[in-house]
Amino acid sequence: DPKLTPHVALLPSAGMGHLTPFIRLAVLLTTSNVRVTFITPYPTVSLSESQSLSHLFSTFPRITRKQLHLLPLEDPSAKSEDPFYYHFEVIRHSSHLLSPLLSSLSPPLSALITDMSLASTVIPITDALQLPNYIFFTSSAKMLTLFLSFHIMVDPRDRCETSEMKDFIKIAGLEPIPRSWIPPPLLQDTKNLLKSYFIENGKKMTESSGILVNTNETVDGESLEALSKGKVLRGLPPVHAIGPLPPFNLEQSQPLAWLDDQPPGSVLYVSFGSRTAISREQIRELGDGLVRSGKRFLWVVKDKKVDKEDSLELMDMMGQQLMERMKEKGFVVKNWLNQEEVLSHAAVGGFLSHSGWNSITEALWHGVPMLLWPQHGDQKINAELVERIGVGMWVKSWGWCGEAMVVKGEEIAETVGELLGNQFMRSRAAKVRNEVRMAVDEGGSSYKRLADLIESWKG
Ligand code: BUP
Repeated sequence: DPKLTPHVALLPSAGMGHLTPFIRLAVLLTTSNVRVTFITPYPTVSLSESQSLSHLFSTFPRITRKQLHLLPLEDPSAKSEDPFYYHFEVIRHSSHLLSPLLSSLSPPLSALITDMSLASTVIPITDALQLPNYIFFTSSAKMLTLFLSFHIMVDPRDRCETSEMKDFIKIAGLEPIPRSWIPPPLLQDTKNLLKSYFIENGKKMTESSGILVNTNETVDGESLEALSKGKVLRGLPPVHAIGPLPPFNLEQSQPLAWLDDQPPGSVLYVSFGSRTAISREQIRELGDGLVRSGKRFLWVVKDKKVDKEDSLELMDMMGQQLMERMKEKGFVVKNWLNQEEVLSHAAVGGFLSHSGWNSITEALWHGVPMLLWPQHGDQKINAELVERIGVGMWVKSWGWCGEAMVVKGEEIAETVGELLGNQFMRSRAAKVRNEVRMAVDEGGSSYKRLADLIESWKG
């Protein structure tokens, strides 16, 4: 009975950073008595995406799986710019397959929730079907304010680009943001995938039935208030802060025996997310820095943006000498380990992170203080939010990935020591952990907002 059990379809786009929160939302909805159809654009870019999806469907067989079979794009020249942004285009190119898929679902849908990268593709389709459409923004609310305002800033009829975008970017209702925090492709004069993705989707998502965002007032209070009071943009659809979505450990991975042997709070976990490969030179300096710090560390290393293409051995990346030096206190793995399992482990006392929004929400959830080293995209804007609530350190001079400067081992060692020795930050992280969990527990602010949404889909 749709009056009691609404039927909602979820359509994520490409990359673990976008897929993971959709998986968490699917789990939350299915355990809240919502019928869930999960549409997966197929094939995925990375192996980790297809593996996470297999875990989801085997753990929750009552979630219906539908595949959107992607047609190849004629002109793959833009693929080299970024394989994940390029995949957004591939999905868009196959969007005509979506309407028949949605109409064929039974019982009929109450709503479709899609990713922000697909807003301009999906909204016209759901409008034609008279189906309520929600856009799930998988980064911070602060980033959402930029996403929603960017198309106005670059509009040539508006003079903002030349005057206001000089040293600071001004988003209505918020403190100015230093230009250096803005993802560099957005500031280029030339066309690029990220810029057109921002302009087209940021504009179109204002026509959706609502915007979901994986955050809450503890981390993102300023932006959420500005958004809800109409200060950022007038006439916005409702913004529902429903996060941080609780992590679910779907993987049946081997327990990390090495971590079990380390003292509580002693290990620095190091990872730059699922789609960032830092330079060989910087990897070696980082390795040197970790050894020099004298601290224990667990490090996930990547050589390529896309995991399937990464075949280089650790020894070839690090060199024998560094491998030997790291043996005593470090544990290094290639590409992937179960981050959930790591962050929830008592031995972990700090997280050197690229500031991907999922990594941040997971570290907040587990009360792990962070050393933030943004590499691209939304990450500087995210890092500042964490720094502001006192659970992270951000050395701003370290810069983006690919900037000419390589940060030296000595400096990294010193900062790692500072993070792991910071008792204040540790107790602050424990406090924030409790706060964010309260928000999603029964009766909390995020819990209530999701429950209200589910109610609105009934009947
Ligand atoms: Br690497 C790695 N294990 O080894 P972010 C990542 N993850 O579970 P990103 C693992 O992938 P975007 C690993 O827990 C998080 O949920 C991690 O998302 C998981 O960064 C997710 O942190 C990574 O948002 O995506 O991958 O750079 O650029 O979209 O933020």
